[in-house]
Amino acid sequence: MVAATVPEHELRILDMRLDADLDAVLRKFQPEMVAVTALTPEVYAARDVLQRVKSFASEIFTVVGGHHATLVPQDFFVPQVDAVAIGDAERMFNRLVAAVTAHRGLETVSDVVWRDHDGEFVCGVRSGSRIDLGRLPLPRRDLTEQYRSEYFFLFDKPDTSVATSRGCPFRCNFCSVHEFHRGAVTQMPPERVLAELATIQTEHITFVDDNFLVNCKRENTIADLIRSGGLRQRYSMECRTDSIVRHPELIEKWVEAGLYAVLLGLEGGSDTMLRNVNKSCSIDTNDEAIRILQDNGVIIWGAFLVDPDWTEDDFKRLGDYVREKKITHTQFTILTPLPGTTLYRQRRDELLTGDYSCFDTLHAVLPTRLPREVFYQHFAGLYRQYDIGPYVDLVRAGKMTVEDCKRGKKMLDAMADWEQYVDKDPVLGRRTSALQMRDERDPASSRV
Ligand code: B12
Ligand code: SF4
Repeated sequence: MVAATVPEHELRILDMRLDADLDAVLRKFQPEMVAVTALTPEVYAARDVLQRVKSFASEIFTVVGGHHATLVPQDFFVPQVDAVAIGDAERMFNRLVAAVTAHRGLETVSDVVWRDHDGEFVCGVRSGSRIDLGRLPLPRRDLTEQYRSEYFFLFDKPDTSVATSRGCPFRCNFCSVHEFHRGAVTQMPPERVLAELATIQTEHITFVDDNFLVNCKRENTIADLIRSGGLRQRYSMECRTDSIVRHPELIEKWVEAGLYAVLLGLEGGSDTMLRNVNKSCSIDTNDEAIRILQDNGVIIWGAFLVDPDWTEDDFKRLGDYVREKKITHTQFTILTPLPGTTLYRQRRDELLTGDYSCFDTLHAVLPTRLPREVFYQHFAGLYRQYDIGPYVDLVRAGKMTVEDCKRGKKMLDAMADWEQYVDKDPVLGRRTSALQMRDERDPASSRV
């Protein structure tokens, strides 16, 4: 999407999760500018990449953007960074590129923090303009074509992700989405969504909107257009449970259009947990959404939060809930105060580390009530499978193949190995202490 904002330029995308040979691309492509994106656990990786870029050729202009850069730009006030992009690329990237290629100053480019001649970072104006998603150019998927066969969602590979909205009207305290978008929500009109879907080659598509079914009228029209347009793809999406409960008929319609799996933000097995994270939802609503999806044969990928403050009983309660509800696909993440969120503002004094690589939601950066090893044993234990019955049912229903089950089991077995979490734990870990030392030596890197 960032690339689509500068169609007049020649571009390359290097997905370093799949191809780490940065030097080869730099040598071959000889770029004038290098732009990177970074989530919070990727801050050091992003800085390292830009360090390598500057070592290759110091005149290359470097810019970093995305969630972490927007919420904590000062973490990128380091010598290898020339500018930090704030917010969505559509707001500023073409003007930034135009200024850099014309060797102009960046004073007139809004939504950018840049390094001036004295090496000081200067904050530009933050614009309030809304992005018209109806006029968005199509993402440059041609630039990631070589990686497509490796992109997946659940067991579907290759997969293409599609974002049809920005922002979220809710205010969960652990989430940075509403902070990033400063509370605003923007949606892509149905016709533009269809135009994009029609260009996609993979059989499987994932809508990565945080809550795809937030505006029933729009999503109704999209489903109608998919069917009348004769598109025959399979879809998965991310949803809140209350949207499903409000409009169960929409699920039926989407199943006819090709919906087969939903990443469901269940977050917890109790009302207390939902209240603690300000989810604005109840367990009754979650239960009803689970029922609606299961009645429609939709695979639920349940996303749950684990609180570092949990006791053994809390873990047991969640495990029982997952089994009772027959949720076959699960994602457990540890409640983490990501910088820029309400939770961070509330709990920053309790943080055990400033090492961002621990903020991957698989490590407890807050104190745990249980001894830490025991906490990770219970956390990992949530991934242990006791009953293969529900999977057999999915295979019988043609929703999964035996091969999918085998691959899934391998992944779950890996997640159920508790010792791997200890390795990078802020208190017990071996790897963290080395990183923290590196951070302490590097005066430019701010602590959380
Ligand atoms: C799909 C998704 C994933 C996928 C793919 C991630 C990826 N790197 O693309 C997977 C499953 C792998 C994943 C994993 C994780 N994710 Co995730 N994920 C998402 C989700 C739902 C959608 C991302 C997306 O495609 N958005 C659509 C595009 C349009 O938005 P975008 O990527 O932000 O890019 C726009 C702007 O940020 C900006 N921009 C971005 N980069 C750059 C760079 C430059 C130079 C410029 C100019 C602009 C720019 O311009 C873009 C628009 O044009 C978001 C929620 C969200 N709504 O964003 C969470 C989200 C990004 N994930 C999050 C988290 C925490 C994680 C995990 C750490 C843990 C977890 N719970 O899963 C892991 C970490 C992975 C890692 N690599 O370390 C957080 C990030 C918070 C943060 N402070 O970093 C988010 C925001 C969710 C949340 N509720 O807070 N995730
Ligand atoms: S967790 Fe989901 S529902 Fe809650 S604020 Fe974030 S995007 Fe919205």
